[in-house]
Amino acid sequence: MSTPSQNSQDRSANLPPAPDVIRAASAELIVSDLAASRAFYVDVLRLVVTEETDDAIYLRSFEEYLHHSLVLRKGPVPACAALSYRVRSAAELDVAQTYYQALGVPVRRLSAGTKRGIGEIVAIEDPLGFPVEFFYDAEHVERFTQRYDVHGAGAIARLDHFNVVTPDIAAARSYYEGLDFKVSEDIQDSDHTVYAAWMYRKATVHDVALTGGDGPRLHHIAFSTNERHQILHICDQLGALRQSDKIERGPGRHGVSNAFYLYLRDPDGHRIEIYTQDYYTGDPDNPVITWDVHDNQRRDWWGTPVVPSWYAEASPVLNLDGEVADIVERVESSEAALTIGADGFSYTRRDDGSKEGVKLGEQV
Ligand code: XXG
Ligand code: FE2
Repeated sequence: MSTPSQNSQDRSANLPPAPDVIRAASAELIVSDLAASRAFYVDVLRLVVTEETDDAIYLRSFEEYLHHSLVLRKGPVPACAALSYRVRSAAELDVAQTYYQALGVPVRRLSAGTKRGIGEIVAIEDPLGFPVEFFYDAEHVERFTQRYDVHGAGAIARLDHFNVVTPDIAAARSYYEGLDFKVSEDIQDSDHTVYAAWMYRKATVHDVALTGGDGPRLHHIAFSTNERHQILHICDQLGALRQSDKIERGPGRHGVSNAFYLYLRDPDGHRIEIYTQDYYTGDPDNPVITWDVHDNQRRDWWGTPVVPSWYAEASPVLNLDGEVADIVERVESSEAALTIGADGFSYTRRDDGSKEGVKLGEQV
């Protein structure tokens, strides 16, 4: 019997060329109360407002010069309405349209300006069930890199990545490999069940992380700061504002990616990661790191346990008609069940004390 990943490899053999994706570029979240969201994203996180309408706020962070990297749109059900990737040129939109039509998923071409500040868009429902958009042209706005007068101590620099929950990581990895994303790191067990994978186009650890679980659901979007102290300031600020309950996990240092991190929940429960200082992956022979799912340091390098909500909760996603997408259950074992319930197998050191216990198998 062929596996899902074999099936999609066979499919990709007959596909037209895939679009040249540069990076994860923006996300659109449906929120229930724009004023409450504004208080969180603008007053606390200090994202810059590019434009505001009756039903939406368009935001960017300090180093970004495209119109927005986050859209908050008022709607009935808090959900993710789009994950957007920028492609290398406007011509790549034709490539994307042809590619996804051949894949047989829903595809729509949106004319320039359908989404404020953005040129033409190819909107698709990807094979994992996520609403994904590709664009190249976008309005340029002021880049606030040196506007230290407005940064505050918790300055957020760029959108870094998306993290999506999907049941079959092997199939999802194979789909993204079809778009020429490479794996930087993954989490497996000794039976080669894959629990999560991190994949990139830009030369960092990831543009998208695949988290094994019932999906499609959005786990989080992540913005980066340039320094660790900016993340610590966000924590201090939330404490001072008596909003410490917005902190879900961290601050800490990830095992996977080595980045410093903090996870927040916005007023609708959407999860936002603030992330900094992962590593360069741009060489063609960048080594893949595989972590053992039983390694206590894989998700937090200091061994701090992951809170159960981080594994269990995620935002619904909308299909291209704006309806909440159906959820498919994960069949393979779940990381939360393995590591939150005491399975008796998790370790900080191998019995023999060897540091090699940290990584599973050979680096590829
Ligand atoms: O960006 C990330 C994450 O996907 O949010 C989670 C990098 C690493 C991790 S993990 O919790 O696996 O360390
Ligand atoms: Fe992340």
